[in-house]
Amino acid sequence: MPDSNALVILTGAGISAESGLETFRSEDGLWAQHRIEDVCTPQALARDPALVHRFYDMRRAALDRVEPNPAHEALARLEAHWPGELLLVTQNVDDLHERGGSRNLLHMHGALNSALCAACDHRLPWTGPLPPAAACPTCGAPALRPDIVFFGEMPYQMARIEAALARADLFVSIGTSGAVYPAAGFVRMAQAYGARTLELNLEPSEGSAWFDESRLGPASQLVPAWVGEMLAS
Ligand code: BV8
Repeated sequence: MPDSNALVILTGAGISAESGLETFRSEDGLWAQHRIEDVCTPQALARDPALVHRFYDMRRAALDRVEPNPAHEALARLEAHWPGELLLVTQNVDDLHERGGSRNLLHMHGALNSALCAACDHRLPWTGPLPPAAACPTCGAPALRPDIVFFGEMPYQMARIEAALARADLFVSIGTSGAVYPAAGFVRMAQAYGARTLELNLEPSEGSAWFDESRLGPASQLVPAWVGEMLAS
């Protein structure tokens, strides 16, 4: 059953769009330039590690050129002043939520500023290019890879996410197309547990019909306005 004021917030690439990071499914988005199969699957990593590492090196380098926008900052303000539980689940691999001040945050699809050892599962902070077959500092294997959840791999911390959805009074989805599972199914899971559901997005997502309320517009305007309402309530 929902708590009195437990929030779960899901974000996608749309919340970082106004910071200048490309989304995935817009006309000139990341998946328009690269086939998913070529850069975001375990098979791609095995087939052409240099291409996959270059794809993520390019996106990691872009982090130095962008800043959090008012939407990231508003979510951090909400977390700082909200009396109940608040869990921020992001599909994004950028670090703009952290740099915007969010703390109770998890990256369900991984993070650009982290490297993962495919041999021993050790994770370490990573900045700059990550060449294929870099040696793991823990086990020594030449097996460091981007700490990214590829298609066909299990997203991170699913049990923690599902437990939070079970307690949620309100589930808010921001800047995501609702095209990728299991994240796209969270709205229905939250609803089944009795939560109210709100979508803040530039255009209707694939799951819009499932939300109790859907507000359309840019995140940099919708999110600060919604946070203002929440903190005034
Ligand atoms: C898995 C890596 C199983 C990081 C990504 C049913 C159930 C379970 C799985 C499946 C299923 N059906 C199919 C699957 C398989 C697959 C899937 O969902 N495929 C889709 C294409 C059909 N799912 C998986 O493979 C997942 N794994 O299920 O594992 C399993 C079970 C047992 C054991 C092992 C495994 C893994 C999914 C994760 C894949 N990795 N990325 C990276 O490279 O960044 S997914 C990729 O898409 C990103 O993570 C991204 O976050 C995600 C979703 O995209 P969005 O964030 O929504 O971005 P998009 O461009 O699509 O949309 C942007 C939105 O913002 C738009 O709506 C736009 O209007 C809006 N917007 C734009 N500007 C603004 C804005 N909104 C507000 N303001 C603005 N200014």
